[in-house]
Amino acid sequence: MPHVPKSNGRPPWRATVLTLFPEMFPGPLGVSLAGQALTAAIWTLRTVPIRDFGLGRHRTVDDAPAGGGAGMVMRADVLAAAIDHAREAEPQAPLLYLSPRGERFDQALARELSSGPGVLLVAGRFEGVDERVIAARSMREVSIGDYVLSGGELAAMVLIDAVVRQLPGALGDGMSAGQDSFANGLLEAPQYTRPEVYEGEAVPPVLVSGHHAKIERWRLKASLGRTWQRRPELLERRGLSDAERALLQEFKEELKKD
Ligand code: 4FV
Repeated sequence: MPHVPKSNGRPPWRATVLTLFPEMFPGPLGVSLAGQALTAAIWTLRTVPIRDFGLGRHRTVDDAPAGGGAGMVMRADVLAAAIDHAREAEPQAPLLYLSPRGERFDQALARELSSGPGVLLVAGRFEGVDERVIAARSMREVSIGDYVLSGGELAAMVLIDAVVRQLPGALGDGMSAGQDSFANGLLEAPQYTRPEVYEGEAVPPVLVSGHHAKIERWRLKASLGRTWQRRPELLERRGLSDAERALLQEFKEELKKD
């Protein structure tokens, strides 16, 4: 029976995106889990067209960079007008500007944002926005990764998708975002399903043993081992209990034997 998200009477988490391309939304956020949660009013989406605040009959929103250089820069006065308009409906929500210079977006920030009323997201275009509006409107700069996108819209969608999964009722019954990768600061353990033998490789026997304590121990050891192999900095940041340290040591020993 497919999961039907239910808001259970909770007020929706409200996402507002300031963008030059409102037609991009909801886009991928309108299907599957995020789409069902939108339909169930677990969250709502509003776009504010920055072009509506453009200047003159050409509704200009950008201009040449001061000091020369390639590309264009979004005008502070235009973006500030769009922000002030959006703020009228969202006096409390945090205001985030998606930019490669921002603090790195991660599961902890997704969880933090999911516990608030919603977000105001500024999706930039061009080379960026005039620096003065970032301070003038106390924007929090957030990056989804060390690469340059052609616009902030896709980054806004990534952020919203990660937050919506955290919202109560969004995930299927019995499913909790608590099982996600990074939920406990570790990479997820390997997943398996039928067929029990695939190209000669069987599902690890413990996983079909029905012995839940052993399964949980196997998964934690696999998570610790994989995190140690692929993202050791996550282990530094998280720290390990004595039991986890012993389990990781066991993983390393077994690796040597393989
Ligand atoms: C980006 C990122 C990103 C930079 C110039 C939009 C583009 C253009 N946003 N994480 N990486 N933004 O590349 O969040 O305005």
